[in-house]
Amino acid sequence: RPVIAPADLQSFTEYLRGCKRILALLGAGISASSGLPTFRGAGGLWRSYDATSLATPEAFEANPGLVWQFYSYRRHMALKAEPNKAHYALAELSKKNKDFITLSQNVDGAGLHFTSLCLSQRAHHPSDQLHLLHGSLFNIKCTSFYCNYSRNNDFTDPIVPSLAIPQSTPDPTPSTADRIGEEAARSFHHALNQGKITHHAASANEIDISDERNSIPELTRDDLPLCPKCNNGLLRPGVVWFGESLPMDTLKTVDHWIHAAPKVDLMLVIGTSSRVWPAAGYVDEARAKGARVAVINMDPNDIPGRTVGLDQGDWFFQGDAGVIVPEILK
Ligand code: BJW
Repeated sequence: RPVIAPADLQSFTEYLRGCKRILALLGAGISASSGLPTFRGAGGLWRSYDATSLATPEAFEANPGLVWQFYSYRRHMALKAEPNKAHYALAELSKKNKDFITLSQNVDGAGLHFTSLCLSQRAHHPSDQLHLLHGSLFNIKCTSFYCNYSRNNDFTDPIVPSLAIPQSTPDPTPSTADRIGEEAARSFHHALNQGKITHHAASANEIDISDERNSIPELTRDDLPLCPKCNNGLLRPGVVWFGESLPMDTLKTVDHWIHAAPKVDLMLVIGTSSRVWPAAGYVDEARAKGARVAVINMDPNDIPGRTVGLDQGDWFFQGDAGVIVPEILK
């Protein structure tokens, strides 16, 4: 259980009481205790692949079967996941304070105003105070340059039969193939075993397809979801990959919120490595508007902002967001 220094907790809660305009930035770490893997560090591996290397248009172009299996697994996990206490605590704060907005880099749900299906929304986070920066696993669009087909809220699991999670007994023999990142995988499982992260395991008869010892089927184009409109392009998840633009309307709304008043009082940076732009840049923008910053992270090296380390008046709460966030927002 993380230890929160009483003096830090007291100064934070006193300051929070007087805050009007609050901005939160969420990353994968907030959902770690809901059983969803992170991107970097412990847990940032899908089989032997670095998750970030699969999140690019180039990776999809080169091997759509591999990338679809990664996303099909992520859709499956997201559908099974439950919001944790951090999602609920942020939702509560949002309901009390209409000047509080949350920017989420997570893609675990649809995020449309008329649905309530990402983890934050399932915790009853008001949708108009939640902005999804990197899209959703459940939005689907055509990859053809000439086709504008997209559909929202596709919760079919699997999206096509060939992407079903295999149900037979996994081969227990460790692969001698690529061992990159084994150490990271080990430390993730160590954290799981220590109860630092709780993991919603797949059903007992499902193969854990995040386990690199289980072989990855080679899928052809014919096995993958095809656009029903143009019958030519492959479908892809509507997430924002590296090199792609974030949704312009979302960027404009956030920009407008930041500049709508002379001051931002507080920025909460929760469970993100703050390495990905433009999301990482919001901390400096909020600081420039006078915000004090509170970072909640397992790893003290993941402090955001261009200046190394925390500014005077910032807080760092180390530990599981699922424990710390409800504690400090109480
Ligand atoms: C816990 C915990 C627990 C664990 N409790 N904590 C400026 C400078 C340099 C580069 C760029 C720049 N501007 C743009 C770029 C390029 C690029 C970029 O940022 N590159 C950097 C990596 C160098 N950015 C882009 O390409 C962006 N696009 C863009 O800028 O487009 C411009 C453009 C304009 C107009 C036309 C065309 C283009 C797009 C970025 C998209 C990122 N996409 C991904 C994949 C989404 C789909 C998917 O989910 O598969 O988003 S990458 C991945 O990283 C994902 C995440 O949302 C994102 C952030 O990761 P996050 O959430 O921080 O996770 P982790 O794993 O990194 O960290 C987890 C943290 O939690 C760690 O700190 C742990 O310690 C902690 N933790 N357990 C608390 N229990």
